[in-house]
Amino acid sequence: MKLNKYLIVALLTMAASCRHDERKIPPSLENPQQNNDGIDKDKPKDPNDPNDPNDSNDPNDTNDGNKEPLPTPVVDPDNPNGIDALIDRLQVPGKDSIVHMFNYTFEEIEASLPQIASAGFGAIQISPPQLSNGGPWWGRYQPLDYRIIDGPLGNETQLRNMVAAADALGIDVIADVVLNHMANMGSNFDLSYPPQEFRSKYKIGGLFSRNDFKSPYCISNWNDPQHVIDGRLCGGDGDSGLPDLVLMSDYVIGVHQTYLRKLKDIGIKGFRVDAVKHMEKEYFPRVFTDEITEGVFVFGEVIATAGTFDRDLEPYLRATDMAFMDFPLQATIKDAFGPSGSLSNLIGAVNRKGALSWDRAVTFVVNHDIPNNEGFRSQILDPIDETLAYTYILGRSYGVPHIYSAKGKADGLRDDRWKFAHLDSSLKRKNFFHNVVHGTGQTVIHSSNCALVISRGDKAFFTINKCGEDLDLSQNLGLNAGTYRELLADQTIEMSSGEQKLTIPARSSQMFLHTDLLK
Ligand SMILES: [Ca+2]
Repeated sequence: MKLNKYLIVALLTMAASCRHDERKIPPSLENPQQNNDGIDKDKPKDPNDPNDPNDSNDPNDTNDGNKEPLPTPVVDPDNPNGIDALIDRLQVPGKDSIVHMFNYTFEEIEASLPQIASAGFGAIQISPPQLSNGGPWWGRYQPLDYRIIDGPLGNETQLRNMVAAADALGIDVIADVVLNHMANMGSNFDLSYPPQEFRSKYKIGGLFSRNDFKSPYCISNWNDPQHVIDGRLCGGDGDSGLPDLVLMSDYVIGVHQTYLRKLKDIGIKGFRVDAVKHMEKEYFPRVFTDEITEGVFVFGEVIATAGTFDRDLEPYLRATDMAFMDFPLQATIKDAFGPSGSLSNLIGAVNRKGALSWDRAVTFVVNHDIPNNEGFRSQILDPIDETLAYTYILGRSYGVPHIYSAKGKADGLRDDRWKFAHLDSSLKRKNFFHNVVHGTGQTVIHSSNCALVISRGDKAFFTINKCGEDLDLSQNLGLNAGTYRELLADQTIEMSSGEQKLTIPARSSQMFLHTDLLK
């Protein structure tokens, strides 16, 4: 296992938590996800239909949360005695949570760095930075040439400037990398990358030609992993799809390694590998050698649920030491917060393949594909539930949290709901809790359909109540007596010894830190 900042932090957490791990798991909460992966909606496919990813006429789509922005606590951020000012004064090492600055330009990200640092993020994920296809967001997922960094989000100089400025603030930059396929140019056989206009513009020769691609056919049988690896991602209606690279070719591997080395030279400290399900598992150890992965955090995208875990995720977990976006957990969270779900299903989900293990998980509540691809929108959480789920992934001890902040409708996305989420003050407070309690174990104090209470070490705990009525607990919760600051509503409470009383208001969450931790 390759040690880096992220896994070292996770190891600390594991070492501290092994005495407690999930020992209060209810024994019979099996709730396997069904295999609903009939069509992978990874990417919009047709460059000739730029409205495709943004096209929604679905009358059943009631999850468009544009009118319900992330709620923010009603506290004056300029109050010198308030929690936000306290967070700004306290320096907490070991920050690891990732903010995905989706579809922001490199210059916009650079301008946002002070706020991103203040919000307690350790890393920024940027959209794929190679030369790519067209203006809409999904164009970034259709590479034209790996040698050139230039496009709607900025050029190489702007990327270098942003990465250097982030590094000066102790923030890593993670690049999304698209290595499975090249851009859909509307042809099965005229496979010449980059197209002539770009060779002329950048005064470069060819990079890939027809022999670097597999036979052109669209993926149709999602139950056959080899078919999914060898076929093209297509958009239907005669779309020719995304030309699929012969990944096991020495030449293609060399091109990819040159690209990854270039990104490292720019200062990139992590790679999020797109569309891993469509790539040979044997490719990864050949490309991601010790030299390439030295000092970087590598994680991949495999869209899977508990029902498809063994088929789609397990081979890559075995063949690599990469972490992965925790899609199984996102599905478990969506179910747990649903009207017929139970929050207690979040406990022990890893044992039911409803979550990745602690050391392989990049945890998230929403990512860029969920709101921007029609087929994923059913996975959007109710806006209040989403805030509660963020309390869960930033409160618990497992995984590296990944938070989605996006541009909005004016920039071609479907929603404004996640616009500037990195500025949300409740996320800043949840990051602060996450950073303060890093390396401490977790103990489940209470779990039920409606609520969770989980302690972190002996001086911190968080609560979630997804239901519509307040929940009063009165029992020996095992919490240290003393004064606690609740971060989200910015209140102070006294916790007695012996029987302890706790009220969790309806549809809300709380994150408590003992005042010993706030000095
Ligand atoms: Ca492939």
